[in-house]
Amino acid sequence: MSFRTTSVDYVEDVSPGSGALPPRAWYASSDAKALSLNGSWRLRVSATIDAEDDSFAGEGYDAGDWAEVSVPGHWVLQGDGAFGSPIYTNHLYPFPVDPPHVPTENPTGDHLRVFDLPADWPGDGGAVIRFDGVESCARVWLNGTDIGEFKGSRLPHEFAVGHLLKPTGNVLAVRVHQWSAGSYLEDQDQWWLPGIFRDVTLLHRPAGSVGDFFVHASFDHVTGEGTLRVDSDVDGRVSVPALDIDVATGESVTVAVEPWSAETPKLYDGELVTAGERVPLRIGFRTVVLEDGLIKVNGRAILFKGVNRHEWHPEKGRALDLATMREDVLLMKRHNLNAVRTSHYPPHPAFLDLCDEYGLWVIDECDLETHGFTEQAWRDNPVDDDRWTPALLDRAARMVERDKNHPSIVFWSLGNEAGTGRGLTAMAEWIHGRDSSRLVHYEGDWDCRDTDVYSRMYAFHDEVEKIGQGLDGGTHKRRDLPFIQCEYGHAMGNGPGGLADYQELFEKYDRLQGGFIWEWIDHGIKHPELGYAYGGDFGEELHDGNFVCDGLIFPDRTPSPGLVEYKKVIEPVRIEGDGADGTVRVTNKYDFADLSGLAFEWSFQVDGKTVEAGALSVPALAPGESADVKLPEPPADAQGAETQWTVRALLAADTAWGQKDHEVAWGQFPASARPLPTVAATDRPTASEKLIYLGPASFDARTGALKTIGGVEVTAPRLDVWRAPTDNDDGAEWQTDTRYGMLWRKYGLHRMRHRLDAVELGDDALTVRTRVAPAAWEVGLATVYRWTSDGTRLKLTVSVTPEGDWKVPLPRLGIRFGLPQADAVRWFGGGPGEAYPDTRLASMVGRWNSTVDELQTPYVRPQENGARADVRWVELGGLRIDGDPEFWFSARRWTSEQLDAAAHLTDLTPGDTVWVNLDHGQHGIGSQSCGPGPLPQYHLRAEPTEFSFVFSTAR
Ligand code: IPT
Repeated sequence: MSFRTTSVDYVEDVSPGSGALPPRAWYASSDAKALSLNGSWRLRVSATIDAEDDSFAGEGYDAGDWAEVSVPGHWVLQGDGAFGSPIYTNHLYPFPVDPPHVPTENPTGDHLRVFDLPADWPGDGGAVIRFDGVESCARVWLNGTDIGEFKGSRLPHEFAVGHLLKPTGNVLAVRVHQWSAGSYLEDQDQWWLPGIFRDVTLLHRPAGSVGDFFVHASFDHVTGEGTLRVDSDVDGRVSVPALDIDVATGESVTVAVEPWSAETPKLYDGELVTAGERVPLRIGFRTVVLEDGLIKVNGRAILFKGVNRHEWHPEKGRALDLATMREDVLLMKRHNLNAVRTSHYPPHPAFLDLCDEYGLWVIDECDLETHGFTEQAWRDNPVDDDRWTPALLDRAARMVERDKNHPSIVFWSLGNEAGTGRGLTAMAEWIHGRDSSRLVHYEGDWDCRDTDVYSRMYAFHDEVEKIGQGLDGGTHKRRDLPFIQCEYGHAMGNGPGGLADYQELFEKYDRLQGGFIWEWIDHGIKHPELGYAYGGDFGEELHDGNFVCDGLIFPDRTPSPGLVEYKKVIEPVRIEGDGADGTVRVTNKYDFADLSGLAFEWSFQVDGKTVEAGALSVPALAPGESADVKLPEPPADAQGAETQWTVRALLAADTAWGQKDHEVAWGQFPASARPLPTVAATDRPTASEKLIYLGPASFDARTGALKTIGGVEVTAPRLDVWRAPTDNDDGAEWQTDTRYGMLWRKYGLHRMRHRLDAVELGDDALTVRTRVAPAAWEVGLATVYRWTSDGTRLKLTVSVTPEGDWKVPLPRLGIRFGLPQADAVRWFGGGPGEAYPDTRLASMVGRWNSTVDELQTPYVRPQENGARADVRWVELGGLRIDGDPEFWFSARRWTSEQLDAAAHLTDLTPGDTVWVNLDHGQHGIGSQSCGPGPLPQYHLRAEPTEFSFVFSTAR
């Protein structure tokens, strides 16, 4: 018998819900009691919204046989699949598009929690229950009373419950539906993960306690004064001891202050005191304006060096703990980032506290995306349908009211990829009216009707340059607006390439105020068999594969080479040198900070080895200033060696986010050039029946294939042009640049045939002539291997002459050979991490050590990785190889073909051979998985080429 059956109409109702209190500022009280209701809850999942009645919400219900889950959490990530599975789609709705209807199959999680009030819970006053995030729709009962229902997954909802509380045995029942009308507004590109995924808290509300309040703290850069006014629903006083401020709420006060910026995040501790409550304040004074067509903070134009951050944890999904949030902020600060777009919803509020504290500019984005409507030319788009406008305004208000007291937030974003429409205009108008101290962002409206910035995503370099020059046209309004790329540099798999080229444009044109890389973290889900799972790994009927793994950090938060590259691209100090005249030019590229926080160091390398180092005294340059600084006399006795200077900028002292000596920026420049390896061709090849001998090497007499060098047996080197296509090589099908990953397969570059034309024994060389070409096509590469030796060393010169009409660049061009064993690797060249032609800024020339296993970059979907750039020589497996010229080096325990075939890292198993690639060229990486391919200057064209390697046994 059911205790009471509530209507289920609310699930498909476009309204935001009923029963919740009006939105207000989110804060942690100093003295009002709070009781966390996080922890273990009872859960029952049903297949439909009404498979079970709601009698569980009544007092005395026995849920003893229900499962136990953690709140915050997503039920599909708990119980080993017993409660259903995650679904990943990019923009396609995983249900029929028939708004506001959702499928009958609508997983519904009934959650139960019984709690007692702590003994010291005050008997007077009221109380509210706050839900910080529930996906996607919930109905709530306390002690059998229905207190309301709500939608808006990543937004807080509070309910007044004081009149319902009992000292012991309170029953909180929450029925959560995976799908609701709200799901149409939450089509962000991510996993669909139902559940109560943020905190649930009971808050005591004493009589006379604070309701809502708004801290207005501006900064006048001309006078150096800040003006503070705290508006509060409930009158009280505001104090800031460090500034001698003690004023009534609603009263303005102006005093000299240190301003807040992302680089100098000065916060003043204050307090708001009403009759019934004390609330701590952390006040940052700053003024954000649009002036002269630029976004200015405290009078200065700023440059965003940002990233898009989804909330992600490989085991907990979007239920993040504070330590994880802090780790994100620290990693960002340590990699020179200065901005975050909270794509595509307001984050857990604690994350914004961290942004205030450590210093990051924030674009706070509303929980709104209707991207799937693009498939029907935006017909029926909720953002252009008045029936939905109350839900949109509710979402805007819940974001702004919750987050308005964070100095780090400089933009409110209406949402992402929702087309255009009246609802968005209504949101923008409401936000502008409520908070004139910040700007409004929205990307989807290129006419900029509702926004204060012209924002785009994945615009190609040439278009960005045009926009920088103001040659892009557009509406009258747009022409006066600054430009940002709210998404660019798609960090899926290996890449993104071309970041340095974007940064050059951002720094060249004032109108371009920077951008935000897509995105921060790979949303891989930890999986017992697959390592990290991505779309399709849970048997989804509709999914977008590994498009969900496109972050600058791996799922376990290890920085990927993309983050290391970005750190270098956006470094706040430019260090350029001239080895010939012994000076280094240092430029301060911060917007606010001078260089007094940094210590500079020079070092001098001979053949990559640091022989001397010392402190370099650099003036505390103001933002934008440069100075030429004299380097010391170069150490003598480096004749015949390659020498270079390295100058580094380090933290001079511990900061909140980094330790003394943390490297912020660096520059390298040559002092004397590298002498190329020479081998006199003095040895003459000799042949026996089966073998040819030349210097330290033996070859197969019939094929001319190298067999041994010294005592080392090798699988003979052959020309190699194939690489396991990266996500950026494959490209996304909607991209306009040619998708070479596909064409490479079409033209058979993954199955080249090697025809032997001649084995010639000369006086001073063994020459092997071949033609390397794909089946089915007339193109080919005439390839000649010429071997010479001085008796101890063996030189291979490879000449490649393309034949036919090559319509595609080559993935790589070099040789591949096999070694029976190799583990430790030493090299002189670029490192320590991987680099490709358009991702090589962070590659530092020096002496590096690694192992074959550590050379691999663990992209969640395996693909080409691990090349080291500018390698002069490398030692592994008992061999030393010197390059003429420098080369790209990679080594792995599987072939490129095996790498190509793998779908997860767990598909890769080491074989008996270590495969070594020595490449003369690599094709660029680009960002075509969602953006431009490699720029033309990074294409590896098929053209006549010659390159050499000198083999010797390692010393
Ligand atoms: C863009 C989305 O805003 C973002 O959420 C993500 O999906 C990204 O692409 C790709 O990973 S939209 C795209 C159609 C440009």
